[in-house]
Amino acid sequence: MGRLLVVANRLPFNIARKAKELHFRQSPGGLAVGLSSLPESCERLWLGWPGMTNEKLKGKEEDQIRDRLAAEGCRPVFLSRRQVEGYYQGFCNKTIWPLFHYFPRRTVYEDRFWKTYRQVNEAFCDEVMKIADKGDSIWVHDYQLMLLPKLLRERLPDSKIGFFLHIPWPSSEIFRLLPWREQILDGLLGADLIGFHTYDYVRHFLSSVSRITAMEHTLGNVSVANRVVKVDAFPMGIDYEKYSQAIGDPRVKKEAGKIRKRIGERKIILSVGRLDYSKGIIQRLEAFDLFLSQNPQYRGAVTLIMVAVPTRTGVEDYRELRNSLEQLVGRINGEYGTMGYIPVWYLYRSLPFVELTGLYNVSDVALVTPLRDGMNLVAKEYIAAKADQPGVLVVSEMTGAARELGEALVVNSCSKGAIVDAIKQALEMPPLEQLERNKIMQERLRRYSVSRWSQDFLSALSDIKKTQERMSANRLSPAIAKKLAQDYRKSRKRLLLLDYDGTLVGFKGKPADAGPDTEILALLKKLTAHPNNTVVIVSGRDRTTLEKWLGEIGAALVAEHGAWIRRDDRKWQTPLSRDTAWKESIRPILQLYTDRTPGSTVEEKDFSLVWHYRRADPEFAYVRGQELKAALVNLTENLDVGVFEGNKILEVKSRGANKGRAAEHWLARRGWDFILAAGDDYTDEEMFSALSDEAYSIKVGFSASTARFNVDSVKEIRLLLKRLSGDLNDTP
Ligand code: GDG
Repeated sequence: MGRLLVVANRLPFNIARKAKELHFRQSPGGLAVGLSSLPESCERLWLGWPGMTNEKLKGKEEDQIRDRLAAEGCRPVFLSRRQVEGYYQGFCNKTIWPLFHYFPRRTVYEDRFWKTYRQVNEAFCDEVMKIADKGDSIWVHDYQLMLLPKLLRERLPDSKIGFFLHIPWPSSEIFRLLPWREQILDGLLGADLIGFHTYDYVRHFLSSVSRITAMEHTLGNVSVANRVVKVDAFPMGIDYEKYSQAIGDPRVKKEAGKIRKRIGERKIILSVGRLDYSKGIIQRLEAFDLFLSQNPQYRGAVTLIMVAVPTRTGVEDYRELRNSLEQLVGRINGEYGTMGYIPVWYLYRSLPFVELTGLYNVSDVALVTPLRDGMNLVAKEYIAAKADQPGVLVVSEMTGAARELGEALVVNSCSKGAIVDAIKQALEMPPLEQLERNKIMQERLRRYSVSRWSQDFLSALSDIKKTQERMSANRLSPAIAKKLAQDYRKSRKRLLLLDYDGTLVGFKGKPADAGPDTEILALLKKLTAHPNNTVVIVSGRDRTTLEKWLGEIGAALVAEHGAWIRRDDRKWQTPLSRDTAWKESIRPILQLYTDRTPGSTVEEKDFSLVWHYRRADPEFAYVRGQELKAALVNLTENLDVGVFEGNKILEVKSRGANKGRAAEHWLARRGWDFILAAGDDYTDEEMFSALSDEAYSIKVGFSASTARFNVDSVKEIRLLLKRLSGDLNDTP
């Protein structure tokens, strides 16, 4: 079993300078705890930035840090001040963070931030490459490193690479605002497995992929060139036992007692979190203000303890937020406070674990109302810490955690009224009801702990790797390609049946509507000119287009999937009846759907009608396409035409027009000693099925096929044809 390399922006250590000496403090977040539960046999190494810029390190301190961290299974990635400013404070905190949390107006789009982000991702890649072995699994974390999976893939093509995003993936409408959206998707799709906290983020990510890259996906599997990438939800859990057992610790008990004594009989509402605008702190305080104003009976009877943890203090938005918050706290305390009563206890600092869990224990209500939050672990920790005790969680539906905490009071954090109502309901909820609600949530949190989460993610990573291996079992290997080329050379009577779009031309599934390029024309001419070869282009295109594009290369042509055939005499012939009266009843339906689906078009060929929806909204067009298909199947029941679903098209065509029958025109002639057929979509399957077992059949792409072999792309087919034509040396 290989090692696990965890790559994250930060290490699970804080390094600070105190009295001129470097101090190392462990800061085990949820991730570190999750990983510690993996079997001992799985060696782990963690790479990340140690938290101090190069400029702050003196003399041999870099080596000192390296050695000290090595003993803890960590490896530093050193960054300069300029890098941290552009990458972390810039692109991460001023671009990605606000945009992904639905704050487009706070988002800064700066080329120099993007440039540094790219450079730092490359620097991380270089560090990983210094230690990575072939069998290692690499788990990349979070929005700071979204380009890393692709960078690693280029250098470690067969490695297991997983990526987990800790923040939300926004709706594709928000994501598309990002000028570097393609590069970010491309970077992420270098992974084998991409994980998010919730299914909503998975949905948004997949729709970003299909809208922006036009790549296809089914059931969370995205087809990326030669691989399938799995996208799934893994809701991160917490170290349940640590929080549920905290109250057993005398220090925690003492802390809880101290707080209770200071607050007396008053009810305690708790708010804990980093001082970040996404956490909705101002809105929460405003709601508390409104609550006190609407419920005078609670003035003097309830205290809000607000712990705001300093974060990203180098970013202006965060400094401004602190000022606004402190002004608001002052105003509320001034308005409702009395000599013996402070409505808001405000702490601007991070508390030690004992104090934090003491607070969880003593609080009657936890108010967790972010405007957006990937998951929110505080909500889960509060419930865990309330083992066998009452306590009410009010949680925003904009958090990932709300999906798993349905028994809490779930509110819309943009509605002050809803928060006010929830505070009142929470303060007045009977203790028995509180216990009952918490019990259900506790059971869930206990089962899906952070250990389960990390194990689940890593086992899904192994699974997808196995799936990929199975899918590539029929790959046209260099050895088979060599044998194919040898057989070709030995043969005297060769038949080459070649599909056109997606096989000879086209990129990433997009048709080449501008016609063939000079390279493919020259290649086809050369192959056709050889006296031993019969080349047939077997296409779904109409005959006029085929003739215009390929009429002079000397190959035989099959148009409209076999409805038209042009052999050596250059005359088009059809095996079908010319009665196409059925079109009159079908055309209006297709036109109706085209009018109702912006971006779609109808193409009319001699023997078929095609509804194209490649340029329409993919999800909408898919639904429309299903409706249309159902309508067409009904209408064509008694006709000699069928409804066929292809790559972003629905085609109604004569049943007799199929590539298998077309191929038989040539296959029926005896004496071939070499047959090659290549194609990329469902219409080519009929051609593959018509072949004998010895024929070489090659499918471009990796979806299910009866072809004997698969290749990645058009590029690979061209390389093979070049090799056959003699343009490339016949050496593997
Ligand atoms: C990101 C995503 C996602 C907080 N105050 C103190 C303290 N904490 C601890 C909490 C909790 C952690 O910090 C905060 O985690 P959150 O999940 O609430 O939020 P983010 O920091 O924004 O984390 C988030 C998370 O990644 C995991 O994927 O849930 O959505 O934004 O564990 O306990 N700990 C101590 N003192 C404090 O004052 N000791």
